[in-house]
This record gives sequence, C-alpha cells and structure tokens, in this order.
Amino acid sequence: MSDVKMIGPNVPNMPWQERGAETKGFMPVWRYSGNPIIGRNPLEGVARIFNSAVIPYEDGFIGVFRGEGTDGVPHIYLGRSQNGTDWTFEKEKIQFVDEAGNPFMPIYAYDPRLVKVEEVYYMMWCQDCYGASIGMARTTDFKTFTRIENPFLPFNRNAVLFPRKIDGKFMMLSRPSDSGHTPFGDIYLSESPDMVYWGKHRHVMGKNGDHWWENVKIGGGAAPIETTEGWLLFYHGVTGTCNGLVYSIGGAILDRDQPSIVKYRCANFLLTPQEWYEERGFVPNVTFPCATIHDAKTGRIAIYYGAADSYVGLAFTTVHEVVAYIKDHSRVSESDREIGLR
Ligand code: BMA
Repeated sequence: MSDVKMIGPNVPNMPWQERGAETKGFMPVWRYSGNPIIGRNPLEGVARIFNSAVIPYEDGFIGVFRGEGTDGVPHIYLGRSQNGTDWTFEKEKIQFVDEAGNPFMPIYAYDPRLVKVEEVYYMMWCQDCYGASIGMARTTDFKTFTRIENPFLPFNRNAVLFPRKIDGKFMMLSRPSDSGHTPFGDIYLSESPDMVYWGKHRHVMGKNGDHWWENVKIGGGAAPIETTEGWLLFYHGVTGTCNGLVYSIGGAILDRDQPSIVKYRCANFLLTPQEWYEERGFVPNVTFPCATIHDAKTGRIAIYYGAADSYVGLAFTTVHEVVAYIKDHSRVSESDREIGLR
C-alpha cells in the first residue's frame, strides 16, 4: 500500500464493489461481477457499444458512447446513469454543430473521451479529415455540442485531454501513426493556450520491446488522475500474436509539472483479456480503457473499458493499491524518463 493521495473531487456515489474472494489478492485491479455492463444491441440501430467515456454529472453520471451502427459505421451517443452501471441512451446520435451553430457531423466518430476542464466538458474522438484524425467538441449543458478546431494533423486516432491546465496550458496526449490500422504508435504530449493552436510536442513513452504485452503500440486511455506521486495514467498496450493483436491495460505515473517525463511505468499489465466478454466478440482479445470515475476521499477508482469491441466492462482498484503495484513493478527506459524533445 502506498500513502499516495488523489487530488480531485469527491464522488461518494461512484460505482464500487469490493474485491471478491475469487480475485487473486496479488492482482491490483478486479472486475465488476455484473460485467459486461452494456451488452449487445443496446438500442435500435446500434449493434454494439464499447470504448466509451463517462463522468460525474449533476446527481449521477453522463457519458459519450461509441455506438457501432447496424450499418457498421461508428457514431457517438449520449447516455445517462444514476449509479454508473445501468445506462440509458438517447436514440439519436449526438448532433454536432460548428461555432456558428450550423450542423457539422463527422462522417464517422469513435473512441470518444470526455474530460471537464474549468466548467467546460470537452470531447475528443477519432474521425475522418482526409485520413483518421482527432475531432473535438465542447459542451456545458450536454444539449449543444460545438465542434472546435481539429487539434492535430492526420494520422492520429487516440487523444486524451488532461483534466486541468498545467502552467496555464491545456495538455493533451495523443498517438500519431500512419494511415494503416495503427501498426505502430507511441504516446506524445502537446499543449495549447487556447484549444486552437497546439504545439510544444513531446514524446512521453514508447511501445516497449522488453514488455512483451505492449511491444507493438501503446495509446492513452482514461484522462490522467492527479495524485501526490504524479499523473496516474491507465493506457492500452498492444502485442501481436499469430492470431492477431491483444489489447491490455497498463499503468504509468507521469511527472506532475512536466508530464512528458515518466516517473514510473509498470512492466506488467494491470488487466488483460481473460473473461468471455473480453476474449470473444467482434474483435477478440481487446480491453481498451477510456475513462475512470474516482473519489479523492476514499481513493477508489472505477475503470470503464471497452471489451472485444462489443461490450463495456467495469473494473476497480484504489489509488493506494495501484500506485504501490506500479512502483513495485516499475521499469522506466531512458527515453521515457527524458523530457521527450530531440
Ligand atoms: C484500435 C481502435 C479501437 C479498437 C481496437 C481493437 O485501432 O480501432 O477502437 O478497440 O483497434 O479493434
């Protein structure tokens, strides 16, 4: 156990379940016994919901969900929940507008994240801009979703905003790659004074040939959680097998003031596909974290992850357990430790 403290809001109504007897004590993360929390055909015209992001809102929770249409095309749907495990969805996909209020829909949209910075909720996702790129929108009421400038050039499919500015700047993780199905990728950090112009790009951490479970590519997952040890990042790490890719959940701790510096990086995965809903589905063997709900007072963390590109799963840990585990199993390479500018 670590005496680390989480810095952030108290969310006493967050979903929570104690570690069950069947989960091994030496594993730092355990699954919700009611998984998957979202099953197939969750609403008319949507075959699967997965890789989705949630956040506390009013007296419950709200989220943006990757809904794979029955035409095979992904779009983002709004969902609400009182307890964080039972969700209801709006029938219509989110209708985005431009800054002038005119309809401005992405051709497709997937892997959304949802992060609140200074009373504004920002969404980021992957969409087409003459190639896979990051799209962004802001809302304050979850009624009007205003798209703002695309932050990066193609090709990039995976962006995660920090929940507060650092030194007056918005900070965002992303994973540039090529136009294929992301055959490679490291996590980078960019900053912006205004959510329009992004720069000061820094390498954060790379795929790791020494950790076989993440030796193909990695990408940001949930919005980083601020702790007294640094920014706790749950991310996805990918390996290749003779039967395709396997997506696991990893953990790292980034420097609080300069998050391109990796302080600790867990050499072991925190969670890897093993349950039927993770091993079996549209894309087998995928656990893909996109959000956490966490409570600073108790240190509890609920991780929301996509499972097999078909379901949403929920897993739990505490900041004390997971930070201790990451530190105990940390192996940081020279290039991850660097500021990340060459
Ligand atoms: C990635 C993304 C994710 C998906 C994963 C596994 O490239 O498309 O949305 O979960 O592949 O299919």
